[in-house]
Amino acid sequence: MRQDGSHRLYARAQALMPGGVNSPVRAFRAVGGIPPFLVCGEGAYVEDVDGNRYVDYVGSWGALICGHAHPEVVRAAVEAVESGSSFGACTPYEVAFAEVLCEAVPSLEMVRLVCSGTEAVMSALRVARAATGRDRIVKFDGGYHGHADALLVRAGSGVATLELPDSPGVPAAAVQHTLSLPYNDVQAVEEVFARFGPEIAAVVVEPVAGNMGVVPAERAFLEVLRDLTAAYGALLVFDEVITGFRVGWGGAQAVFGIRPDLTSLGKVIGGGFPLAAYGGRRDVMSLVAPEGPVYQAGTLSGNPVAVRAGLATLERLRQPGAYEHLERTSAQLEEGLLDAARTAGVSVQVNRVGSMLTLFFSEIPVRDYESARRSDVVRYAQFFWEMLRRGVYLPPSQFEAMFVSLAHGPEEIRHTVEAAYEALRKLR
Ligand code: KE4
Repeated sequence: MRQDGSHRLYARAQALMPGGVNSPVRAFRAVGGIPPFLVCGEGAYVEDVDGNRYVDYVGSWGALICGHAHPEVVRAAVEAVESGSSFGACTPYEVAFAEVLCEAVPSLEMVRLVCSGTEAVMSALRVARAATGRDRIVKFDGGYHGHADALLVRAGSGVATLELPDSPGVPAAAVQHTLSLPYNDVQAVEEVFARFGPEIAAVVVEPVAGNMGVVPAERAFLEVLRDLTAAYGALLVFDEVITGFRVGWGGAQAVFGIRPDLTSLGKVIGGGFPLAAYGGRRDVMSLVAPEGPVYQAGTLSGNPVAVRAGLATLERLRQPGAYEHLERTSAQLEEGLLDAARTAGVSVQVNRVGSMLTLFFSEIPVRDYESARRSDVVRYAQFFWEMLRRGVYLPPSQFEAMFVSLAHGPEEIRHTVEAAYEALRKLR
């Protein structure tokens, strides 16, 4: 696999940007080697500067659920740009977009658009603290909710990938009110509420974790979060930046039938453009400026390019058969990967919810951060490169999710599974 073009670019990049990247996981630290510098994408495929073509399972970390350069999304974005990319003023498009979000996501009565998942979660927690007059936040080990100070405690994703002991530069004062508990641990939740319940402003949870690899929440876990937050007057925040419109039209909250007080959204809703959102109960969201005193603002929040691309993305998703296609294709992929591992005699676990999945190199079921971290990350790295050399682009970390798009079909799954048979045979 030729990488001289990526090599040259990476050498330049490392002199100009920390680690040569604009987001840590892209540096391939967990798998080693030189990250391919991508130049184009079309449907389920991406191509790098050296002409290598890959079936893509990163999909811009879950945003490209329609596939790369989907014609409707491109058309919407081009038309928006040709009419003026941003006004910093009200537009009819944000109204239409907010209507779609509030109609689709069961708990959304009111919503605020922002530009990143980090902003969405950070703002949701600020308004939760204002609504309750409390400071404590509960999160879960391996949960990643963006890089706001208060949440960089035993975080997943890039923090887990780089084995960072949380992050320097975060003052103790910023995290003194943050408690992080084991995911899926009902007893730990009950104990912390028994001890701190009246002080807890909010519990923030990924209803399907995607940042320790994919780990579905167990129903009893989510139910105890809903019951205890309600009992103690704390707010339940579902961080659906990954799962929103990914695991189903109304997100994980619709799949589980559990109604949080606030929800954060991102990735899919922007269709590859910087667009995220937070929202939920009207009495809580009415506290946000200028209706209320909780300040949050953004120059490009709700800009027409991202919103019109997001509208086109959601329009494609709501077409009959879209989620059935995602489920069918993802199930085929899961079955193929498991069969390839069985045939090679390599112990793996596959956790999947809809079109997000992770293949763990592990002999034990993965149901929380502790079990996820017992996976064989060295084997994952070997597998990653064996697959990349065979034209399959997996997430460059055991602690991330693979994403299937509407553009993935039988041919892409066949190619991927064939590559997995060969790659896993080499690993045994
Ligand atoms: P952004 O600020 O990166 O848009 O979103 C932060 C965020 C919030 N909540 C969840 C559940 C998330 O998964 C994320 C971001 N996800 C990572 C990948 N797991 C983004 C990729 C990256 O950091 O480069």
